[in-house]
Amino acid sequence: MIKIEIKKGDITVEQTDAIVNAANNSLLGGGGVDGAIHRAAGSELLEACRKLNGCQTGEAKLTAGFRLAAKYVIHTVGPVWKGGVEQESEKLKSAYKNSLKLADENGCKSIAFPNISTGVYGFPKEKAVLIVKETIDTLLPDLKNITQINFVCFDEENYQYYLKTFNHV
Ligand code: AR6
Repeated sequence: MIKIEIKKGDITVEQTDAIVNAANNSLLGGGGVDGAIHRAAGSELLEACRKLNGCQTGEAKLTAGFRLAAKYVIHTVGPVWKGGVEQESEKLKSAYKNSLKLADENGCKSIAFPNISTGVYGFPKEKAVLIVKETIDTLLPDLKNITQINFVCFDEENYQYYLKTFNHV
């Protein structure tokens, strides 16, 4: 049985085994949730990221969590929204799928996701959450270790969409 929790707040304080970072292709830091995670984890996180040689959109890479409560950070790169003509939905699906698989393969029992691509990258929030729900539902039967998935929403709009989509209201 997998527990899904919808939360409002800052992902950097999550106590899950892994937290997911909405990074960019360089993996060398940025603003938004990426900036917050790097600040909270400390400079060792950037050192670890330098060794990863970046990350393709839709792929995921793992580092330690350093000063975070989380043991691991899973760095993934969501698509930049281009109006829907560049397979953004497929790429967003891959980002969630590959992050979840990587955490599961590394023995994580719990993982926390931010709302990937819905900030600076401009992916429509309501469309994104439907893709997230569908992706998670499809993958649940394949998970060996994960028993808890937290979706940590920073803005009220995403939080309301998540509550509605995951039937928590
Ligand atoms: N905890 C949880 N969610 C957060 C936090 C936080 N501390 N801070 C912001 N969010 P964004 P993207 C939410 O822009 O759209 C970076 O510069 C925010 O409300 O962080 O995937 C990277 O380096 C939004 O819903 O990521 C890339 O260049 C969500 O996180 C680029 O931004 C994602 O917003 C990636 O853009």
